[in-house]
Amino acid sequence: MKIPEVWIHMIRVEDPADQAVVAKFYEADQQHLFADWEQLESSQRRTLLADLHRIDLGFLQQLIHDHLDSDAAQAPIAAPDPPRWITLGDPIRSGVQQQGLEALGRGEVAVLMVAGGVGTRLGHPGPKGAYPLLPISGTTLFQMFAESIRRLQKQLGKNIHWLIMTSPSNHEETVEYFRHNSFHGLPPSEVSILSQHQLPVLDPHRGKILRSEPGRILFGPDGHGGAIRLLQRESTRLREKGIRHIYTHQVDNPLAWIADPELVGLHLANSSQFTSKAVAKTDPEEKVGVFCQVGDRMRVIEYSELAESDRNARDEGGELSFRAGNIATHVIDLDFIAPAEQKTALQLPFHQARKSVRHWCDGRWQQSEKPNSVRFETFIFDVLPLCERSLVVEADRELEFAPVKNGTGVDSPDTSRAALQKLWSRWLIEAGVELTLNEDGIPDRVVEISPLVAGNAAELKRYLVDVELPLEGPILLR
Ligand code: UD2
Repeated sequence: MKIPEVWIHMIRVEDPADQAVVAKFYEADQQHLFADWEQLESSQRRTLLADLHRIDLGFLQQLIHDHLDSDAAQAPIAAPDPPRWITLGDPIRSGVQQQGLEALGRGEVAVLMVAGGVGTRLGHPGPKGAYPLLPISGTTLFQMFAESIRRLQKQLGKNIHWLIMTSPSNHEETVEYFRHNSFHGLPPSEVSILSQHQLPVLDPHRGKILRSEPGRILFGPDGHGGAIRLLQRESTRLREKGIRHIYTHQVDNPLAWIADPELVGLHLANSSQFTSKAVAKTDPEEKVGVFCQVGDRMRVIEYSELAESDRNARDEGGELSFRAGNIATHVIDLDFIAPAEQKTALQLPFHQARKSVRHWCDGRWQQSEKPNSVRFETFIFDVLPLCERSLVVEADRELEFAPVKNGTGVDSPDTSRAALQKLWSRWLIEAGVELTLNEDGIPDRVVEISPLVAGNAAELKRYLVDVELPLEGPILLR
């Protein structure tokens, strides 16, 4: 038998298991990873081999074949129509809140926060949730959500299980953060911090695996759709705890309403498999995906993938036709995504994200202004086209959406804090507190209200009955 050329030059390593893995990478035409093997220190060789053992090469080759080597993957989405959605004033909303509260009170709903993103745009080192957002106390996003859950638990007289999805790049730091902060007062047994999967990042033209440094593979998280895989993995344990529905939200929206009983109630009353919140877009260029109807199924189309004519189309009332903007708060039926007697798991499609990254290749650092890498990601909302029954429910933007995405400018800590100031001062004024607002609705005194104190104007009013506020200076209620 003729030995293939590449095998003749294959590097030799001592351990037979390591040698087998090296051979697999030569066979898969990824031998560039060993081009500078002789120059690597022994610790770098060890970490590189350890990383290679973690890669499911067969799965990766399939992804490369389906997405990079073939033209078929980029099929355009069929013409979308505006979706049917439950708007703010819809009478269908009345009475369902009680049904939601009862399900929450029975412990049937767990909360899942997706926090596995790398958060490069914010420029904050470490997990995004550890960002100190609040203006007076420096309370972090993680603490705000933990306090919202504590308030809800107190109201229900029942613990709510909180799943936090991390990724390998921020998992240890997130666990350490929660330990260091004593889980912000939540029972540690009710907080599950679990990592999503990651995939190697590739050269977009040749499908070659990239390295983050000489002795390490460059990995990236597999998108927030990784939450579906994580829930499938955890489904038996969750079912044993009596959990049947998962309420998901993103770490970067401090106004995400944790376990809104009305949303849960609508989900249950309609036997929905996947229920989502949306805010009305007024600016066609706002960078949120929009809910659309394609045939008899709902789906989210990313702002970048929606045709310009659809992006700007207006209905007879003059509003954007495609305005149901995704704020990534969903209620998911666990049995739908992870049937107890499933044979094959529901699999989401992969999207490609092309980014510019600094990486190690051919014995030197490579950098480029243009995207020089591709990573594969799945999106949680791609469950929608698989659902026979789904719902989209309108949320009031001022109450529920103020994301922290970028370091400065739009969707930054400054804009998010301003939205919180506006909301909290409105609650204070409704409760009878005198505040002067500027033309943007921002108060003349800095205000901050812990979710432990109140989650809406009515709760704040009740709280303030026995509380004396300072006559001037910042108002901190916690
Ligand atoms: C997302 C939506 C967009 C809109 C917007 C609302 C996508 C593709 N786009 O845009 O339509 O709804 O959010 O805020 O979803 N995450 C993980 N693991 C990953 C990747 C992301 O947990 O592998 C988390 C991340 O920590 C964050 C959230 O998902 O909480 C959103 O991620 P993003 O910032 O990449 O999404 P973005 O702003 O492009």
